[in-house]
Amino acid sequence: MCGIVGAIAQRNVAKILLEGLSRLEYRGYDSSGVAINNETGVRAHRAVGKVQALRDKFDAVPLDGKQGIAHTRWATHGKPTEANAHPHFSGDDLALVHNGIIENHAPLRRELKEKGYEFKSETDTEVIVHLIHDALKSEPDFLQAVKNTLKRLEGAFAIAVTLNHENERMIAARKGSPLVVGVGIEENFVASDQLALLHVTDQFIFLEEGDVVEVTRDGVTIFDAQDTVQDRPVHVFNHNVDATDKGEYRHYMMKEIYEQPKVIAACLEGRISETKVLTSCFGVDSSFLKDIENVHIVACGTSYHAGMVAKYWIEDLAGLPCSVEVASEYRYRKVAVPKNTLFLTLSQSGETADTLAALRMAKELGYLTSLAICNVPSSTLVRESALTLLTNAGAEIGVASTKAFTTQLTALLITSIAIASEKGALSAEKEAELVTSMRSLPAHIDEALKQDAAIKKVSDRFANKHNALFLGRGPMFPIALEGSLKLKEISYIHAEAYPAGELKHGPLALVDEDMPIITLVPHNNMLDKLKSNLQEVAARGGELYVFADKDTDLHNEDGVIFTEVPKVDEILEPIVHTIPLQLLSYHVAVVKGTDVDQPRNLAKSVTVE
Ligand code: HGA
Repeated sequence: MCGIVGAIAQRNVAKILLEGLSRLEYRGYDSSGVAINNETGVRAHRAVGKVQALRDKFDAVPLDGKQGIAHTRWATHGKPTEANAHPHFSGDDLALVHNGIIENHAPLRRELKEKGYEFKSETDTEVIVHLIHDALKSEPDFLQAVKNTLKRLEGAFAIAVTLNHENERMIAARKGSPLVVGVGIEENFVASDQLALLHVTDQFIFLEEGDVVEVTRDGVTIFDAQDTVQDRPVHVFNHNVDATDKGEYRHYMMKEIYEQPKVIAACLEGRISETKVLTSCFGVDSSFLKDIENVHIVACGTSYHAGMVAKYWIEDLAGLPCSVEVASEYRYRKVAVPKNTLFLTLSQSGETADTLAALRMAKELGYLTSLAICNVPSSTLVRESALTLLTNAGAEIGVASTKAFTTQLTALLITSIAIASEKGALSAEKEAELVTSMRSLPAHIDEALKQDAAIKKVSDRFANKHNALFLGRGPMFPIALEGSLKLKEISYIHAEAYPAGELKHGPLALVDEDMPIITLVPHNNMLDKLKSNLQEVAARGGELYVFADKDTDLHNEDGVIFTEVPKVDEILEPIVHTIPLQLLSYHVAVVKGTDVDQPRNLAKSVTVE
């Protein structure tokens, strides 16, 4: 999604802004731009495509100045063109960058046109900058003019605005899109993500919904939604800067796949003892666990698939009804909430717009409480949820989620066991058994990663494929969905996933020698049924790719390409079986030559609806 960086300093800010944009590249974008202020006026470069194209413009025509704003755009209104790229301008010296969507842009545009404003872009954003310009005619104070304008905007935004003849301050604001202030020494910054500023500061203030901030070289003044000045705490960032470094790997995605044993261990740390889940991981008061009678899980994309696995765990271990829904559906329907229902959200970034909207709606619906499973401690989702369980996966840069997914599953397993245990549905012996299994998870993931070379060989067979079918049963069905999503996202091969039992109810018609069928074979009471499904495929000449442990008695034979997955306790199978699918989609994407870390049209954290 779009990224914002702004800086006001005693030195030239051009390099700081460009480096900030590069650090935001992982989020996905289609164009970028920078506006720099100095004594001669405000000047800008904008470019379609990668930030490198913008750097090239700076190399050809350098801009320098001590104040500036920058943006990576992921188009929502208007094509990805140079004219639509931010910053947008009004008059000679007012520049603005915006993340989000202005829902009432059409009437505002009409009104501004009637007043004589000429629009140079198709974006919704451009109305904001002209509105501020218009407001300045009757309200000469820059800060107040911005505040007055914000009252007229419907929708979601984070903005940063500069006015060249007021070179001593920059104004920024957020409502519905994230924004942080980076605090430096005689220089200050704003950004949509603290990662964008780690090269200049590790001190951050997280803005709240409705905040407007005046940023000068010497300080920041924050006004809350009621226009009251607020003193917000400064947080020191404790990840190291190298989180954004690829190390020995060619792509972030591969680095992140290989980090999984380490980050799963970090996710388990302090959450389990020798024999049980430590319910204190949910906060000082974990008494809510005993009261839960239902669970509603709401999430998007990969996080939704993690939620689908958790439904099997919660219903199986705790015997409680659990429903799972995508946030973009949940937020727009009338939801019936049974008594004592836990509202559980999942989001890697904690800034997913639909999930946040669902949480805000759920708060009005009488849930028992809200729990967020999230990777970013400072995120809006974490701040707005009553309870949090952090996944501790560290910064995930690859757009296609890998370690964030498996740590979400780990956190969901912790949660499922905690609920089951507190509800009295789980004996102490069974809990101890499950916890012992969980402790072996990092080692099993390590073992699964050893199949990397074998999977790389298999991936060559996908070079000319256009479609693929993934099959699984039980909790392996959501893993099949996640495997197909991963393949789609980064290799652009059309892939679908089905519960294996559904095969003969339709998708079997697609099976021929050109259709690879990827099957996840669990080692449980569904094994024999799944073997019958495989026969149905083999009988139609389909090429079968089977991922199973060796005790399943499946192996390489005519029409079957077998990849071994470590034998693990049944509860861990969905997590461990995810690894070979991640490796498969990675290697297929490399074979196909796609942009693995920044697949086309996609964004890392989906901060717009
Ligand atoms: N609506 C604006 C900004 C889009 C955005 O925030 N994407 O993440 C535009 O289309 O330019």
